[in-house]
Amino acid sequence: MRPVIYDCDNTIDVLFSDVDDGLALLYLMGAQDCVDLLGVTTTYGNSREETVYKATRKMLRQCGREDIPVYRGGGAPEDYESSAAAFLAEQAAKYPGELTVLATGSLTNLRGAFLKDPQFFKNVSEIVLMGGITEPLVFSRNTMDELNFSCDPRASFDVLTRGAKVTTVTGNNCLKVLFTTKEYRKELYKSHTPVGDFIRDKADLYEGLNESVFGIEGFYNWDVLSAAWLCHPEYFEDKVRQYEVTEEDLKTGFLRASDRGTTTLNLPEVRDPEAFRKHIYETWLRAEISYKSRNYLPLRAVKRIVYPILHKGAAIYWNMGKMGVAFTGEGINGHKEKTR
Ligand SMILES: [Ca+2]
Repeated sequence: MRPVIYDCDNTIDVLFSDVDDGLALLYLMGAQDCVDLLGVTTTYGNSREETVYKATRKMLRQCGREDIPVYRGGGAPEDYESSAAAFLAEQAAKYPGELTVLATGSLTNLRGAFLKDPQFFKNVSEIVLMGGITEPLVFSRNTMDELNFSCDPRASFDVLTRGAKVTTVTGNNCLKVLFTTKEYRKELYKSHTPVGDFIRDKADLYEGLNESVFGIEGFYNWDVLSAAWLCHPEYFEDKVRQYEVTEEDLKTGFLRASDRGTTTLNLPEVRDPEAFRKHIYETWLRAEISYKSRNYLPLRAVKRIVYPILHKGAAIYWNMGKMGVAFTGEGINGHKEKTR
């Protein structure tokens, strides 16, 4: 078991906002044989930090997992002093050479921890991220902006260049594994477990959104991939090489491969998408939570009528170029649409 802190911009159960950080947290709960989750630290990105903090507390309460502490992070780029930063620095010093930090939002809290304790990056054994792009991030027919690294380029620069061992699952590599709607329903609808109900209740709205807005019959699991690499790297092929990392490039989240680069990064890719997806569903369903769904049959029937209407509305907003207004966060899937 390895001590892990999860730094995220979880917005599960926030209307029209990303669910992948929440799903990554459920994955960690399901992988309890590998992860000793010391706490969750909250950051901004998908939405404001305050929204993320409230959503995370609510999720843990609903799951009966209030034993997992949550620490509030900085609310904006370069807001480096926070409880989250202090917790990260303190735990890294407590577990030198052992602590893994999984970070799937903006990286402000990690730089905050470094400013709190200059030994932070030396103390942390491994940093696992979701973020960065190596080529344009084309989602359906739209080119999306990278979100995580570009939020606070200064912080991202420190994390990527000072971290002892850094792995990041890039946006481009996340797009290689589509979780289809059909499979999602098959795996979860008949599970009759608290965690299966939780995912359905929180992700069903989101899960059908891509189809209306982008014409994609499924969804991408972004942050879940980095949580999975942390626990089961055997599902991935590691791609370790040199990068020339600059703050300028990080303003767009771009990772520039270069033989003369001085930063070594691992950008793993899923080996077998089908086996990988099976592993993700199995791990989610192993999470022991005490969630009680209030979505009884009549409510589910109402949702089946209401959700397509909401999806249609979202698609109209998207086409009108008003997605930033329609969505509470920075945009669907944590990626702003570039051309608007
Ligand atoms: Ca995220």
